[in-house]
Amino acid sequence: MTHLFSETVAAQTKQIDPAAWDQLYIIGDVHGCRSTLERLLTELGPTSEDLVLFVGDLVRKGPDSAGVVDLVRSRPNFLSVRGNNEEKLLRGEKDLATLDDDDLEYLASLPVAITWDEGIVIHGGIDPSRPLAAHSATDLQNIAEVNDGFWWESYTGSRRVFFGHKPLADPVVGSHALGLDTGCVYGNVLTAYEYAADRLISVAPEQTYENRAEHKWVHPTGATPVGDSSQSTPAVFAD
Ligand SMILES: [Mn+2]
Repeated sequence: MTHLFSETVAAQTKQIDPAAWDQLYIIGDVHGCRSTLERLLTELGPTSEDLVLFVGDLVRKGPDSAGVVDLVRSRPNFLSVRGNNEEKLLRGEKDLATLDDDDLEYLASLPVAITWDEGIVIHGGIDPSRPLAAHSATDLQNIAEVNDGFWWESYTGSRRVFFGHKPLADPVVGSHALGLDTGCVYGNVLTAYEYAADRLISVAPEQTYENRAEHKWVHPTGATPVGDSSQSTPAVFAD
């Protein structure tokens, strides 16, 4: 059996089996927006038999990072990968007074990638010009642009990659990659993907916690569309 990742990265990955759960949900960057996350969870209604994964960046920028960490950590069936914003705290590059040592220890324990036979959850991206095994944890947490475009525009790997990191005006919906960071902390929406139903569900935040210039939003083009084009427009619950 060939190894997907380098040994260092492999030691920080978690393998799951979607078939072992009733439903699998994957949620985009939350960035401390706990009340928005709660409203999204109300829409999804996950039970303890469902698995809820996060693409990382649970923390920073928004109003309640500690609350988001508490919520995710308190559910045995909730699991996030470690994003670049968790990493900034762990490296001491950024500081959040509301997080204590236990919180940081929990963030440090999160995997860099969650994998199953057909899928990978990472925070950032994969450079299609390199084998997966040539990527460091930092690469997987940070890659967005490669060569002349975004990585998901040229990635054709057999495993579908579920990712965040790059605030998107709309989700990236491709058969090889699905981008879920719809920038809820910047006043857009928080998005989840319901795996079995191949469906996107979004909720709008109560307010914008950080401003983001219009030119910095990515308006996805070029991802290989899925068969049913109606899937690219998520249902948005405004209240
Ligand atoms: Mn982010």
